[in-house]
Amino acid sequence: MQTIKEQFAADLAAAKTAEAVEQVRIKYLGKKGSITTLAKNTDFRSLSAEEKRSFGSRLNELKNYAEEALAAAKETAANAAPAKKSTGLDLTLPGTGRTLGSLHPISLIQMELESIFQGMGFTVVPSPECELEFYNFDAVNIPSDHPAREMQDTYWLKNQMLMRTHTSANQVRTMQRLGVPLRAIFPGRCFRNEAVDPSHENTFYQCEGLVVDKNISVANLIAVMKTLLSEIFHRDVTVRLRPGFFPFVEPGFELDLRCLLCEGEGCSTCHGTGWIELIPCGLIHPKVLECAGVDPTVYSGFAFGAGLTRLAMMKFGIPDIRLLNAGDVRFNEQFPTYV
Ligand code: FA5
Repeated sequence: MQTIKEQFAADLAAAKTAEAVEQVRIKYLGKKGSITTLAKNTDFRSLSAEEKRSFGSRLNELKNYAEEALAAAKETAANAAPAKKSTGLDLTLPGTGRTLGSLHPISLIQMELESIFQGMGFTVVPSPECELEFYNFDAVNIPSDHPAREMQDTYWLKNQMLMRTHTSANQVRTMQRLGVPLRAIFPGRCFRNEAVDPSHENTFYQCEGLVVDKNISVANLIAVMKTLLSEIFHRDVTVRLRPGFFPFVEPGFELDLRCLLCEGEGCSTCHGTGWIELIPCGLIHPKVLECAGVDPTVYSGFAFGAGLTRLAMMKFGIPDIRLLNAGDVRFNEQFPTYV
């Protein structure tokens, strides 16, 4: 009995799950279990009365001990956390590197511009690349017989539609949609039939800005342009404002930036002039306001069309515009990773 007891205690100590405890129960107290068999196989008739009493009492003790120990072990196993199955996951292995892409310089400059203008209370408005001839030309005071159309040939589509030549195409749409007063910018892609060179592409980006309110003057326009440039370049830049003609502004200006690639010495990017045409602008022509249903005797405004692609070139020191559309990963990788 002592041997059975010791063996039982060892088996139970090793049983960590409810299933294993049950196996111990069967081994010792089941129909063929060793304690049960011990009781069954003992020939009581051959024992004296004293031996019977002593044997019976020790056997009962053993049974009670086994039953209690089994009940306690069963409860412990039930309360224990379920056995963890192996998931095949080894957290100690070194990680697999993930290659992060980088943002295109145009996206970087666009995001920066949007944030600067949002800080000045401007709304960022989405605008279609595929536009009606009316909004691209007629609505901004460029009727079909106007010579300014010659300078902006583009890809023509069906149904009086075209790939827009400038973001100004969204001026009248925006005034019609949002009403006035308003402060909005609309960055986006433009298309022109262009002889491609280091500073001209057939597909490039502009960012149009539009402010309409009462008493808007050239002073407001200059203040916004100054804020924009100082925030973008984080350094002193030299600009010049000269008269420029655009049928949809009066007066109109060209805001040029002294070339940051050659510091005004003259290079292929600035065509040897030392200046980059960057932001044409002006006060909105009364005919454009009228076309949008805005009374030009009450409201005035200014508009500008920043060359986003050229801004990116100046900011990141990119000498040739063609690099931006070439899709060369070695070029794109040089710009900050977006996390
Ligand atoms: C316009 O497109 C006018 N819509 C801008 C404007 C808006 C004037 C509001 C007044 C008021 P322009 O054709 O000059 O203007 O183009 C504006 C800017 O876009 C240029 O200064 C230049 O930075 C950029 N740009 C024009 N053509 C190209 C091109 N082919 N490749 C790259 N950038 C270009």
